[in-house]
Amino acid sequence: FSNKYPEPRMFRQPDRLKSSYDAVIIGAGGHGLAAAYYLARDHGMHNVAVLEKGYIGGGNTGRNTTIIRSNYLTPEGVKFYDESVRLWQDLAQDFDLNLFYSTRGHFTLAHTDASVRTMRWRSEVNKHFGIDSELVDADAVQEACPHMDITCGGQAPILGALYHAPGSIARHDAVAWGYGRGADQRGVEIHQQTEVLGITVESGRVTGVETSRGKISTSRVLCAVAGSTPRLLDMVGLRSPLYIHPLQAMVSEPMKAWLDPIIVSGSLHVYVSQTARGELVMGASLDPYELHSTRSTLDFVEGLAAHMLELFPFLSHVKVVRQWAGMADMTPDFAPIMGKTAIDGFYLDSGWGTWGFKATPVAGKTMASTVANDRNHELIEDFSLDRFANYALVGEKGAASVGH
Ligand code: FAD
Ligand code: PYC
Repeated sequence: FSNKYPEPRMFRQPDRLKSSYDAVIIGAGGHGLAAAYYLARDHGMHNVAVLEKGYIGGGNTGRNTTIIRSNYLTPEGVKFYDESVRLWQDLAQDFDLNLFYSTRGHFTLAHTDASVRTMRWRSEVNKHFGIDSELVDADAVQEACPHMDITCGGQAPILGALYHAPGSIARHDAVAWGYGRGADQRGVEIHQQTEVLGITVESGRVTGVETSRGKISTSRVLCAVAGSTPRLLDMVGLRSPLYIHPLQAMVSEPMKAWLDPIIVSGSLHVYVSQTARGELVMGASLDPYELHSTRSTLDFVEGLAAHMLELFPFLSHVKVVRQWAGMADMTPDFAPIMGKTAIDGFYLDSGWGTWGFKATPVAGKTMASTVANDRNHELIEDFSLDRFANYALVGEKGAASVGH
């Protein structure tokens, strides 16, 4: 590290790569940085490098709409995301950094009898596992959100909703910075502008990585690159059923606070929350085609704005100020792919699609344990890559939130 300048506020920029590390993490999104943090904090592994081809949090971590919840549909999912919500509670204190974590309550609207049935199903699974979720009627939605037109202009009246009181939002960049700083303070090196171009495998085990800044030897590689996962898997000759779709979002000009809860409507392909700064953060469903790109479209803004106005007609004069896209690494069963692989020392944290921000703490914690012990953590046993070959899918589609 260069000592020319004062200690930076967040993390240091190491001058050069070492020739060898005990573990290399590819991707400095929330997941890679969280894994580095817990490896150093909980498992005493400090000789670790995180390699990032761009900048910290510049992938889906800095592009997501920050919804945190645990109201999933499968027992595997509910237990996993519930542990994450628990970890979120102490994170700002752990980091000594304001994450703007704000518990708002989360409504998933039901506009049809079929979706009322699904919401009841989810609420019963949630309650069974001690998660605070309940089916509520349209009057309860109106009471919590008086500005909403619950008839939706007569097109698709709201019949009820799944209400999940712990539903929250947080400042996404701060989460990446907090994990990055915490890892850096514990000796982990974070190398930005360092792209992994190849992974060396000898006799079925990882021996190193080739980067845009030279070769590194290591016996453990954790791949946490979300939308770039297929490219990294090509490097080691593994196949997965991942497919990459753009997921877009947009934000309005700031307004006085008027929207307390998080509102999601799968049928109208819209979800919205209001940030501490007063902006409306809005999103829709996945773009319906596979594309490895982060370009955003006018079609998206027009469609989402129209659906927003069905719910909130009074917003017709509010301006959209930014739009963007991320690359969502979608799995066929809408559950992640995590853990050990057929290659010794190559660990995968992927398949985070449209749902991985909320999982950042638990993914980091369970992947750190898996890498340190070379054994899948019990919370991720059902998420391994070989479930697709073994026909043991985890059907989470009904709880993936945005439409597909
Ligand atoms: P990323 O943050 O994408 O990090 C991966 C990093 O790997 C990137 O920085 C990339 O540059 C780097 N990388 C790639 N290839 C290489 C290479 N060869 N060498 C070195 N580095 C490399 N989830 C929720 O839970 N709630 C939400 O409300 C939500 N909303 C979303 C809205 C949008 C618009 C999008 C796009 C996603 C949303 N998600 C949401 C999903 C969530 O953002 C992701 O699942 C999560 O951020 C994934 O984090 P990550 O650290 O795995 O990946
Ligand atoms: O997982 O809750 C979620 C979510 C909302 C929008 C995108 N993902």
